Order: sequence, then C-alpha cells, then structure tokens
Amino acid sequence: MKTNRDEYTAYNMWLQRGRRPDLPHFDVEGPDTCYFALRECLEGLERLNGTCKPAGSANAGVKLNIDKTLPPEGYRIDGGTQVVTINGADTNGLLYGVFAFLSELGRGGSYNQLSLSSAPAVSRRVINHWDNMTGAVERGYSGKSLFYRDNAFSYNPERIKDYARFLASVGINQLSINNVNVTAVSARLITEDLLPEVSKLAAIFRPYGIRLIISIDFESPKSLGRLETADPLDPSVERYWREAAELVYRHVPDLAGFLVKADSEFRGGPASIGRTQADGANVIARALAPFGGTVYWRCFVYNCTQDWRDTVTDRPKAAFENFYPLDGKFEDNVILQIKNGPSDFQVHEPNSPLFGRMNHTAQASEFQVTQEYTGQQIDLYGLAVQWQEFFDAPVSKDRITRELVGKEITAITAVGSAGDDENWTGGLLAQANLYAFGRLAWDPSLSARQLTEEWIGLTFGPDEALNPLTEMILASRGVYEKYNAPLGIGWMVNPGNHYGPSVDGYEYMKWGTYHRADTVAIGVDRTDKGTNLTAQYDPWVGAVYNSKETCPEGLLLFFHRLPYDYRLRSGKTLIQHIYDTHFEGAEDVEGFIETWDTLRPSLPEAAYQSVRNRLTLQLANAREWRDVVNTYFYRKTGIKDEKGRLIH
Ligand code: GCW
Repeated sequence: MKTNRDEYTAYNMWLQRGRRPDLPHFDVEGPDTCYFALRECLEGLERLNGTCKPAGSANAGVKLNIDKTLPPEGYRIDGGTQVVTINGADTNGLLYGVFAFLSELGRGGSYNQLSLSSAPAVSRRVINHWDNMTGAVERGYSGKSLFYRDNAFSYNPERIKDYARFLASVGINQLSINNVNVTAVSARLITEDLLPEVSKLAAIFRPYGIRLIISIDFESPKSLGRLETADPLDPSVERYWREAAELVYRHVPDLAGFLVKADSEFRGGPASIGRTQADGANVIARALAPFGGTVYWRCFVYNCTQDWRDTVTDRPKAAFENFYPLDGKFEDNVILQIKNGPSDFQVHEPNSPLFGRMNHTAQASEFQVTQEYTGQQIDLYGLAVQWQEFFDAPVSKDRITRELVGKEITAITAVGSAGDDENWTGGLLAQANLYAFGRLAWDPSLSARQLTEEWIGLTFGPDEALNPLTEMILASRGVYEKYNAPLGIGWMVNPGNHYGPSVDGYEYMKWGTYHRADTVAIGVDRTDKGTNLTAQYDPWVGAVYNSKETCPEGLLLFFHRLPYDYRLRSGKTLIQHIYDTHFEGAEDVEGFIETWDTLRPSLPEAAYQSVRNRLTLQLANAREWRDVVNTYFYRKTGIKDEKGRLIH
C-alpha cells in the first residue's frame, strides 16, 4: 500500500495525513444530533487522503446513527461496499466509532468488510495534568503547560482542540486541569476569579466527550473561605463546600468532579486535625453529589518525614494502613485513586495491596504516562508492558486484577505526558505511551504488542520493515530495568530530578525509600519475618510473595533481604546478576541504536533524527547507571565480576 510519508509531522501523532491516498470519496450522512461526529468523520477521511484529492464523484458512503440499544459509549460498525454504517450508543459512542473506523483505515484496513463493535470497560478514563499555573509542569518532560503561563490561563484554542481530538480518538473522557499539588493561585480555580476561564476551556473539550476535573485544596475553607478550620465535621466547612460546589457547577455544569491530594507530602488533610480520610472525602462528596460530581481521593498518603534509622515504619505499607480499615465508609461518589504499586511509580513494583481487598469502595488505578522514574521521555520505555503486568497480576488464587475493572475499579487514570513541545510528548516514541494508555483504559485486555503495532501503523504507516520497532518498544521496559535499580528494589535515582543513578541518593533521607545495602546483603525484608507487607495481600497472593522460592524474580528485592551470594533461578549469584544485567542493559541500548539505524529508510527523516538523538542520550545514561551501580556494589562487597570486566 502506498502511503504518503512526506506528509508526516510529529505534531500529528497517530492521526497522520496522507495515509490512504487510495481511498475513494465518501459521502457522510447522519441526523443533526450527530453533527459533531459527522464533521470529525469528514475531516478524518480528508486527512487520510491527504493532499491527494480523491477521484471525482462519491463512490462510497458513511452513515452515522444513534443506536440506544448499545452499551453506554459503545459503538458498532457494519462495513459494506456501498455504505459503512457507524452506530453509537450516544454522541460519545458515535465519536469513538468514527475514530475506530478511521483507525482501521489508517492502518490499511478495508472499509467494506469491516465489522467491529466495542464498549469501554470503565466509564471514567482519565488523564491528570500536573500543570502549575506558572506554566511549569511538575514531572513534565514535554515543555511547558498546554493551559497556563505566568499564573493565568494562556493557550491556543486550536491546539487544545487538537489535543482533545487525540485524547478522544483513544477514548479518554475526563481530564484534570491542574496539579494535585495545588498552589495559592490554582486553589482559586473554584472561585469566581477563574471559573469563567475554566468554563471556556471546558467548552473546547466538551464536544470531544471530555469532562474536566479540578484539583482542589483541602484547606480551601480556611484559605479561601476565611474559616477558622477545614475540619470536615464542622458545619461551617460543610456549608463552605456546598456553596463552592454550587458556584462551580453554575459555571461548568458537566464538571466531572474534584481530585484531592490530602495528608500527603506536606499537604493539609483530615488526619492533621484528627479526622479520617473518609470524613475528609465525604464532606466534599456530599457537596458534589447533587450535581453528579465525583471526588477522586488519592491514597498516596504516607509519612514523608521518616527517620532512616527507623526500621519499623515501611512506606509501601502506608496506603493500605490508611485506607483499608475505612472500606465501606465512603460516600458513593467517592473514588479512591490508588497508584498502581505501593511505592511510587517505580520500574517494577507489585500491585498495591488495596486492589482486590476493598469490596465496598470504588477505586481508580493511577498510572504515570509521564516518565518520572522511567526515563523522562529521553530513554525509551514502553509502558504498556508494565501496565499489562498490572492487569495480569493476581489478586487472589483465582482472580486477576483485570477482573476488577468495571466492578471495584470504576476509573482508570494516569498522569499525562503532554506539553507544549511540538511533538506533544518530548520524546517522539513516548507518543506510543499516551496512545496505549487511552486504549488500555478503554479495554485493559488489549496486549502491549497489539497496542504497539497499532501505534506504529498509525504513526509511520503499516510497513513490515518496521516490525523491529515493535520488538524494540516491547523490549524497552526490560532493558531499562536491567541498567536501573535491581530486582524491584526501586529508587537509586538522583534525588530531586529523579533521572540518572545515585545509589545512596535517598538512603539517609526522610522519604522512606531505603535499600539498606551493607557488605553482605541488600533489601528490606517485607515478609512475615520483617515488616509483614505481604500480610496486606490476599493470603494466597501474600504467600507467593512471602517465599523467596515463589516470589516473581523481578520483585525479589522488593520483598526480600538477600545476601549477595544468594543463588537466583538462573543459577547466578545475586551480585553476578547485578553485574551482568548492568553490562547487558547498556549493550542492549547500543543494539537499539543499531536497530533504529537500519529502520532509517522506512522512517520520515525528521522522526529518525529526533529519536536518534534521544537514543544517544539514553546510551550515555545507561552507561552511567551501569558504572555507578556496578562500582557501588563492587566497592561494598569486594566480590569480583566473574567475567573480569572493567568495574571502576
Ligand atoms: O512521585 C511523587 C512525585 C511528586 C508528585 C507525587 C504525587 C505531584 O515525585 O512530584 O507530586 O509523587 O503523586 O503526588
């Protein structure tokens, strides 16, 4: 199939122009209520044709139709030689049907044999922006905020519309617009000062089926409402939130809700005044309920001023300790937003023990598309592999996490990665992660391979010559893991910016992220002989983690403290495994560069170059990790590399 590669731009991500110059002209028709989807369909078909104008008169048609018998937001596409019918359950479903149709065509599919139907696994598929109103993005690696500059709203509406289209095309339907670390300025997003601006932004996203969320400050009753207290049980505070909600919904009637980071990393919250997390969430939830709003209440609550000499407190236990006892105590419109793992978006963690154990409280799984600990969009890291691992992980002997989706897990959320960089995500290949997140939130049973192939097909065109790129993206998580902190132990990063190695960077700090390496052993014993984190899991799952023999090897140092001469399943000692993986990791990145160079003829030159530059930086990073980690452990242990390679 001939595609027009010259029309490629990084800006167009997975909605490229000129993919199908061979398509005929389509007439698109549908009732007035379908106007928006109709226009997107027409534009999308034009985009696929690119500058190559389709020949003469119409010779095929697309018919849009609302079919209320379909599940909410679902669609069904019936192909045909003359007419393709796209049925949507509602306006969102229709739009998703249109994008699914365009995606099939974009990847070289034929329209006449098309027969597709789908509906989302959860009704809330959410991107969280950690944008500050200054324009800076916390943990952002793609330039500045899409929404703000200099403490005010400031954006190009056309660009926001394009962003909304990208998100809708992968099924995202909610978006939080400001950092969970709310500032004095962004706290005012729920006041008369800024609500007119929020309303304008909401209007851009609305036709794309995307509803906004505002991150709020739990302390607002004091800072904005001039009350003495933010105590959730105080009637004046109850009144404050009710009035705030009324005002907010007057401006943005379809706001999806509020997102709250409370009692976390120096933020105020109910615990600081002796109330429970449920008290805190519920007072806000009662205020939003009349308007159909949801409170997303984050479970990232832990002691961030721990003494490193304290070996009893164990940070990954904190979320469970704080929230499990409250199961069933939350209002119906509270969703507990739980990071995928019990630590903090590390390269390899078990799932949070809360998943599967809270049967009476709605939950959201929170992922990180922005690559804070996973290479900052410089290093290649296909996150879909890791997310898949999350959904595949057992919650009991006969149940995996994916089976909770649509039941206990009613929302799938992620910290987004888009900024004002020309290519949206900083690293061009990081677009694949944004794409994969949306698709997985829609259907968590999609495989990482399928998602990667879809993204490559849409972005660079279906071309078998690009198959090695699929393998490269799928391998990238494992490669990154090899040169980073070993076997699930986490961290070992430079404090602050979280890029590059510093094995003891956080070791004597207050953040609770310790590896406790000495000259004979490394790790925190989290079994029943240690901090007993394993007891927070379902008994069957806990037993698997509790034993060195059954614990998945990638998590061995997450759960166990082991001597350096411990024999892994490969027969290697732990120390030799550390040396080998670190040498291999850097070599694998050299391999990525070789592979990428062989793909050059099949890639737009600008894309080739920009990724090539990042891979070069990645190689330097991988070598730095290799040498720092290996040298650290060689000096600690005095044990030589069996293969006699250079360790500094
Ligand atoms: O991992 C930490 C990040 C913080 C972030 C926090 C959170 C928004 O380093 O930058 O703050 O997690 O998730 O709240």
